[in-house]
Amino acid sequence: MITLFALLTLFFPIDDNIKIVDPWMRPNANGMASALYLTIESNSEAADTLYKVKSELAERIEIHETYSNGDVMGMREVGMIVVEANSSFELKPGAHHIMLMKLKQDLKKGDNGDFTLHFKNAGEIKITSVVRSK
Ligand SMILES: [Cu+2]
Repeated sequence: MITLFALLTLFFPIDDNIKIVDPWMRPNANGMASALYLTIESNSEAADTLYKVKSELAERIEIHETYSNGDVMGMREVGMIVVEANSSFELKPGAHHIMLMKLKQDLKKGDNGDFTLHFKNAGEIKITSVVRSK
């Protein structure tokens, strides 16, 4: 019994210290790009790191940041997002976002899509995001 419990905690971490709030993504057509936005809330005593996002919605998914270089605005891939202990991190337009490249289907307002967020400490967190324009 103790072994079973140990196994269960190994595969299903009892850790709800990370909460994903208000996920949403932009509408776009099959083959185009979209972005997923959300807020990561941490009630943990330790920092945690989002390092991978998976979904069947797009061919490729990257964690991006937006930067400005003089007058030029751009975005680029960052390998991870670090959420400090007892804080929140907002992914939003013009800032960090989850980039969805080459959508495998149309995303229309009101549609839903599933994602798995991979955190170093909290493990896998599954979310469902709605499509809306802002
Ligand atoms: Cu991007």
